[in-house]
Amino acid sequence: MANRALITGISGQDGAYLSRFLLDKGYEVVGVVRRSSHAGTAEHRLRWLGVRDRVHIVDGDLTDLSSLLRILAEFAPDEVYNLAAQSFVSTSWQQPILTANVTAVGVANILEAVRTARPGARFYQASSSEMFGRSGEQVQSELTPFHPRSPYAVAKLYGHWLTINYRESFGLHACSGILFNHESPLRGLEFVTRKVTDGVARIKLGLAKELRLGNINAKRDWGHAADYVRAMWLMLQQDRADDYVVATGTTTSVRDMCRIAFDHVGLDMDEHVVIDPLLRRPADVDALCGDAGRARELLGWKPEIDLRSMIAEMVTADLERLGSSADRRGG
Ligand code: NDP
Ligand code: GDR
Repeated sequence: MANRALITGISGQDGAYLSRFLLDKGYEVVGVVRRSSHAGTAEHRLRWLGVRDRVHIVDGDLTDLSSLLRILAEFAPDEVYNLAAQSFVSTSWQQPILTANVTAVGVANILEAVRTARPGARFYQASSSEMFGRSGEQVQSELTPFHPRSPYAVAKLYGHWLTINYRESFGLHACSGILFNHESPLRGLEFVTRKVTDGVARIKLGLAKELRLGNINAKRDWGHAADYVRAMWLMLQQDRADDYVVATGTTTSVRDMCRIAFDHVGLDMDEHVVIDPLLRRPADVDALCGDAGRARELLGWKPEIDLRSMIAEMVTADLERLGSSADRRGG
């Protein structure tokens, strides 16, 4: 019988790439989608990857324990990937309580549902490099102390420690992947890489003249989502559950990432980028750079797609989308 995986957050970037990866491995994939008044829009990423018709979508919400219990009991998955979250750092200052309810308490809900209804399932928690925040160390590994800098990062830290706690308390096969930023043409438009590639495509096509950004001195360790979902799966294939940093080990400023995107279409970023102080965050994470040595050694994982080719892929996809469709609002 095929292995069955349950994915919360299947309508997000990682949910779509993970679905395709698991389907290619012969899994049955069940995904939790919360109710929206815009029927069908939650599925556009799955459609873009051509897998919508191969996954089974069920109605549920990470803040509703009863829905999770019912889904776990009904579908009895072998693996559970908890990718659902309020995942945009800026919004977490505007909606700190919602962020805590979904991104922190939501993890307690799904862990309780697994412990109660399907304790033998293997569990993956989507932890984040944002938990390191201002750690004081230039390169961050599993041993680096945490210093979260946003309500989002604080909420993620709760989920991270609760995952470890359920492993230690109840013997769940529960892993936490501390993933650094990863992007793709399916990245939400609010995140900086996609905002930049979409903005570059608009300027190139004559649909816009400028691109407004906040702190372009911030540095991130950017990889590709297709590479990172492979690491999630590898973690759950190990006999012993553990926590792993997943990163490329290369850090780049927002400014340099932006230059790569403008250069790709032969434009000069200095003629188009406008710095907008309103886009700065109350507290930012200055620089992140991950050491994925443990994932490389124990999982045999390494990234295959570098930043330059990923940005080129994203700009090309945005040019195609904006050039060929009437939908110029984004998406
Ligand atoms: P996205 O923002 O693209 O997707 C988030 C998903 O969570 C969406 O499917 C969203 O559904 C769902 N969701 C939000 N609230 C709820 C809720 N109350 N109940 C059920 N589902 C909900 O994130 P990514 O795919 O980029 O990231 C996946 C996970 O990995 C997130 O937890 C994120 O915090 C974490 N992460 C991401 C990194 C990255 O660089 N991408 C790095 C490290 C961690 P809807 O479509 O309805 O909004
Ligand atoms: P991040 O990603 O906060 O690292 O969280 P984001 O792309 O939003 O920001 C990265 C850096 O770019 C700076 N920046 C801007 N950011 C946005 N969004 N828009 C701008 O206009 C802009 N200008 C400069 C930011 O200040 C920041 O320093 C992402 C999310 O996917 C989280 O869910 C995940 O946990 C982490 O990555 C790892």
